[in-house]
Amino acid sequence: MLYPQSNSYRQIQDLSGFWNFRIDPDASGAWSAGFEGGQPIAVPASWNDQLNDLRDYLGVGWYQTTFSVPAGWLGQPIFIRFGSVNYLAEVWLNGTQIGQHEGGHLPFAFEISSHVQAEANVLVVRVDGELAPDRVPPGNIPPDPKSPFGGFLRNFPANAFDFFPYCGIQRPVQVYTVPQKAIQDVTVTTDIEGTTGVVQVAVEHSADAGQVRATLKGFGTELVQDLDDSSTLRVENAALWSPDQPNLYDLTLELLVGDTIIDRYTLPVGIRTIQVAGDQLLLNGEPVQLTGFGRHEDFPVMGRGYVPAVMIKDFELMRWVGANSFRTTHYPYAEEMMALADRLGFLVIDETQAVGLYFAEHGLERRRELCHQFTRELIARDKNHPSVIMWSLANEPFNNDEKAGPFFRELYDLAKALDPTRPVTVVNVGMINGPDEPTFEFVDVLCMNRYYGWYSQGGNIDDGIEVLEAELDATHAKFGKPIILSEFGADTLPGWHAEPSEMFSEEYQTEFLTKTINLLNQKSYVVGQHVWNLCDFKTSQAVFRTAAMNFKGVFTRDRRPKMAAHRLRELWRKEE
Ligand code: BDP
Repeated sequence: MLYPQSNSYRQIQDLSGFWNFRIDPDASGAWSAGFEGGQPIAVPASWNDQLNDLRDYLGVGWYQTTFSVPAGWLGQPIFIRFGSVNYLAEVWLNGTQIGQHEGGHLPFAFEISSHVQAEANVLVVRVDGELAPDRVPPGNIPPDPKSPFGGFLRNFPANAFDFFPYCGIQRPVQVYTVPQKAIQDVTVTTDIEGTTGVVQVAVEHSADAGQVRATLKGFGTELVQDLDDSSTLRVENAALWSPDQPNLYDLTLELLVGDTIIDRYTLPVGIRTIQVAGDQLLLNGEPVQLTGFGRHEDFPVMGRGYVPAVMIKDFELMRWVGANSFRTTHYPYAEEMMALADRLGFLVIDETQAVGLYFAEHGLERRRELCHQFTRELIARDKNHPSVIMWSLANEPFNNDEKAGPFFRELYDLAKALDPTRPVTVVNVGMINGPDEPTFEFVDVLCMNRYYGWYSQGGNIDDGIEVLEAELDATHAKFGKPIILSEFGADTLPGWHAEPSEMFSEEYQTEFLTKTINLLNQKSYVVGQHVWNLCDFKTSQAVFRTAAMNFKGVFTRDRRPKMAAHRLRELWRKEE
């Protein structure tokens, strides 16, 4: 799926701004042709923290705006594209339903050419944000009186994951044109042979549209090639892409009829390889060590809304501590963030929104279908980013069920069929299966979330480190695959101090992270260390979540460093 682009063949109009909004608590609204009144609301942004009484409202909300298009657009193919609507979106233009999409965090587009007029187009979007067991991620799972967390310790709202279930139109909405005959999709894969970069380009375009000419430009090279002759571009003395040198070439594709160019699309290309070899992860043939974080798209007032300045800030914070990577915990991040990771040189484990999956029959088939849909959509969206080095199919599924292994084997095979070039993982948590995790048999890299010294061995970091070391060694001995400690951390109240250190103090977090990192540095098979979390973030209310916050950030929610951030900087930052 191509990100919209503006050039002399394609134009974009951004619909960000103040829309009208109405809630529909009993889901009886019939406002597809438009509604009167409503309240102003900002798009993109979550609705929850904008309007006073909607903080915990997860039902149906209707959005409406009007827009015009330049007269010159009419007669061309016109599309509308939503970066993310959480959770279920139904869209009407001038009273006609033009499509619907299930699932937040991934883009979708509908062609609107035959419904759009020059002026006063009425766009209506019905958003259903309800948590349900047959949605992904799931929520409102029937309480289990035998489990304290399903019973008397149940959180509110009752999500099956640890972040606030923000809803609404959370990323940009764009209307855009493409030419009548157009480039529809591009897939780029890269390889390295000696000092030569091998760039494979596959283009999908409208039928009978002539030929495609590719121009690859950068670092003193300019290769021009007709893709009907060969879809492989060979770049002598290639400037490879890596975190230290995020070298990007510009690949421009032109669709030609005879000598006339009828469409053009340009995308950045980073020439790099990523492979698993034994218990190592190799970037451009060399072992690579990931240092970095899990993170959240989370900021006061915006909720999970698109905030470009916060993205830049988070890259700055990560760079400041010496991180070279992150995982898109626990849903695909905005595609603009992935483009920045390409430019700024960050390695990304790209995760779908499959968090909190469980295998009870109720809703299972639907959850399975959604996981397949989201894996397809994620790979289609992000396949061309050099920064993306791994797909994560899920975070912490409740895999202590015999259905879990086959469920993920199928999903793994799907991801590998769609993209044979990248390793695939399923992120696992210790308390569910430990080293008996069924997905460890077939995934390429073992991603382990472990909290020894916090949820168990609480208050006793050294005991936790011992348990962790024993489990890492046993897991490595059993599977011989590279391991990433994909989460470790401790809730920390900023400004709370204790000597000797104790839980929730800045000293405890600092000691916990230091001792864990020192252990990981001794294990050659550990190829990554991702601290949980970059910043404090909002979650549901629960007795174990003070102030409805998860305080495991090494930065506060407003991006100020805790003591541990300074320590990480000493541990991770390379000498300059
Ligand atoms: C991990 C989850 C993460 C939580 C974290 C925690 O993957 O979403 O926020 O625990 O409890 O197990 O802080």
